[in-house]
Amino acid sequence: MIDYTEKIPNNVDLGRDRGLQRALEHWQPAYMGWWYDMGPNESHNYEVYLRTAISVEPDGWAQFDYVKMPEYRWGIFLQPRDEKREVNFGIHKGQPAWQEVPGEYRSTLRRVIVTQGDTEPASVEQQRLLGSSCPSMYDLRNIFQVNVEEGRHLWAMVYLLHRYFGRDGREEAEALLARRSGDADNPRILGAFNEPTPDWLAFYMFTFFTDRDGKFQLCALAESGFDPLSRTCRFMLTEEAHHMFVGETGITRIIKRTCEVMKENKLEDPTQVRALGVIDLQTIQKYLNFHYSVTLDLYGSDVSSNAASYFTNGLKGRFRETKLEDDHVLSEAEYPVYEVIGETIVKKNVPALTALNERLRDDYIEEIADGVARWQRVIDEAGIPFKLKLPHKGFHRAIGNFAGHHISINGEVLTAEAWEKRKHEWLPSPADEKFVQSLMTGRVVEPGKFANWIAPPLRGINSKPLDFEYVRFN
Ligand code: BYC
Repeated sequence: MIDYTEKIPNNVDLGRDRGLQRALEHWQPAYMGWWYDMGPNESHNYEVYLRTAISVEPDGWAQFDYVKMPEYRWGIFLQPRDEKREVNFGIHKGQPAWQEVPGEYRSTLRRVIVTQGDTEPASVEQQRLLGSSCPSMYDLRNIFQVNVEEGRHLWAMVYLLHRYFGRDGREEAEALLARRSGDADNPRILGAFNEPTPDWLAFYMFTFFTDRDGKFQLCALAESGFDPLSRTCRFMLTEEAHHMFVGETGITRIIKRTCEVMKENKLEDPTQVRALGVIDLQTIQKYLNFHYSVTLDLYGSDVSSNAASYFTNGLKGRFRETKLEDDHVLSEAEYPVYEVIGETIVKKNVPALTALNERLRDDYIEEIADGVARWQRVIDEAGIPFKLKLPHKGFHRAIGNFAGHHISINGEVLTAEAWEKRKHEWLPSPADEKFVQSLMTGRVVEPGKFANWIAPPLRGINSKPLDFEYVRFN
């Protein structure tokens, strides 16, 4: 009998709950089966210089060492309980935070936890082939770090399902291992998690844009009146920061390298830039447009009665709920959303309660805009007259008020024909993707070497040098 108190590192006293321990014992081999099938391709024997979460203390969770990924210490970590914590919003505001699931919210909470949990293995599936085209050993190590932590985030949600939702929870935990990203019959739940991540430009965009949706959704769930969900999400957020770092610096390094080559050769024409083996800024803009728009959809409908009831019932709060200065009930407040009427986009005020998805999306857009401005600085400092732009909010949307309409990057309402004609001015065409992938046909893994299309990072991981052997291929 495996000692799971040892095998599953945790700070939830797992060893004292035999039923729960048995349930997780049953799920664990299925998880490993999923990892062997759907985790990073051909990686099972590699020794990777990874950080491992071993406790929630500041000096405990980031332990660095070589680990074979199937032996990664996936564990269950919750932020310590605050005995005085209350429900901070909605109709239960002021009550002690719930330590068990309130019966009337059971199915709603389960659904939110399942939706969150489903994204974690999905992203691992989307990224599983990228190791074979990595631009450096440093980047290879980073993608593996992201992958094992997404695996841990799945464990975090599965713990909640097993611990608080009985048989239904166990069934949902199994279903989380059965769905597959992009599968025609059994796809992942949310749209963006069924899109392919076919190359490293897409990977960095995904970790910048889509992992940041993860941050905002986790922040909203960290406000939950259901305390175990809140404490779980708080710890997950500490891991999410590294994923967004990988995305932001990855794109920064690609832009930097492109600008260097453009300057050295005094070139601006994208065809000539491409000929020198770097990614032209126009293509970077198109990838940005795609990942931004697909990620905006992840916030759900602009007007949503689901969102209103999550909030009213104290299950999912707003971004930084406790720092906001209002009544935290929102019975009177209004919030603007947009609608397409004929050929125009009109602003309309709706009850703020129903617009909470839109509000979270707007909070996200603000942070995204800051990140894009940081990328722009790299271009400006190189003295290149190119401006990166965030598309109009309605561009290329499949969920919410803009779904079914064709909105240009500047917010014009187009006919279907006009959209078809012009869409590849804004979104990567098959030829653009083919070009990007042509730069990434093999992996660069000599320590300290980087592919031609990306600049080295400013520093290595955990103060190690750039030519450190981050991955040992056995
Ligand atoms: N694709 O009332 P609505 C992360 C469905 S990322 C497909 O607006 P609601 C990560 C919706 O389910 C963060 N379907 O929905 C990042 C509903 O279905 P039903 C993940 C969609 O409930 C990178 C219907 O449309 N976490 O962690 O207000 C790497 C009506 O919509 C989509 C969460 O999302 C879509 N995009 O809002 C790894 C948090 N959007 O009822 C990880 C948990 C909506 O008609 N989830 N639908 O069958 C939620 O809070 C909510 O489910 C949503 C949707 C905000 C996503």
